[in-house]
Amino acid sequence: MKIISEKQISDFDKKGVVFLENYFSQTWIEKLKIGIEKNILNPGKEKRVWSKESDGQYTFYDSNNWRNIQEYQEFIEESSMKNMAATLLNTKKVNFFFDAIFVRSKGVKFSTPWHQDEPYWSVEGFDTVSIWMPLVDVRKESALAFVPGSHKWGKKFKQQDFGELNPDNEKNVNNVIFNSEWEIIPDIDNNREKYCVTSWDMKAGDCVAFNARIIHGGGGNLLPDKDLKVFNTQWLGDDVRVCYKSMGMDPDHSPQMKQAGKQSGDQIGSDLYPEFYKETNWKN
Ligand SMILES: O=C(O)CCC(=O)C(=O)O
Repeated sequence: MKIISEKQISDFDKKGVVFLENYFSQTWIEKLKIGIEKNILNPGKEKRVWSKESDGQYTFYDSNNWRNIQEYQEFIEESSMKNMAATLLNTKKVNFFFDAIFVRSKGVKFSTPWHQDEPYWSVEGFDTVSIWMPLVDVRKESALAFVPGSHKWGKKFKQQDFGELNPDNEKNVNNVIFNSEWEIIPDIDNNREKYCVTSWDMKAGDCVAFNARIIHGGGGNLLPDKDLKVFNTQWLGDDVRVCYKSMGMDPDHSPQMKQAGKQSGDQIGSDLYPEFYKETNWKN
């Protein structure tokens, strides 16, 4: 059994990100790969191609499909990821928020713009953890990268509207138009040392866990013979509340939240977002 150490819990709190090596078995990896194949063939309504490159390479994104894809549902309900989330958040229980996939075909150069996640979501709170899990090995130049400590900067940044990453001109995509009075996000790419930009060489079975307020992005830049398939899950802890944002939301969960009678400021509750209690003796 592999547990999470006090040092990892403290790093997650202080830096907003922690690398977790070799936590998930090949059986889960293979299962999730099957899930991703099903997801690509039968995408959900959040699906979008974020980039298309000259030789037909693409970056594919989708989210919130766990109720339709059995492999995802089994992983969320049965794997130790829920315990990992509760342990890092230092809480007895967590709500599962949603899954996301990021699939890059071989040789994709597209880099995800630097951003924080929480400003886009239909909730607000500090106690969040997203767990980014590549299903293939990825070198650190191509893995998701982070600005350690930025989850505690307490700043509001004007960020990328991901709805604009839409080369297929899909209709009815979510747009988030950040207030122009908010600060411009720093130029991380040209000041990587100053911002201590961090990423890891990762193998299938490793993951990085991060707070939804940390600035992250980059990645892509794949070698010509390498693709990248990532399964990501988002978990909510004690202080997170429903929050409808006038600038738009992505993914926008407000329709289902409103239908369930939720208002801004309400507890997350377990009717839409299942609650999992931490098991004390957990295995990967
Ligand atoms: O994998 C990527 O390129 C983007 C991941 C990301 O931004 C996220 O998981 O929040």
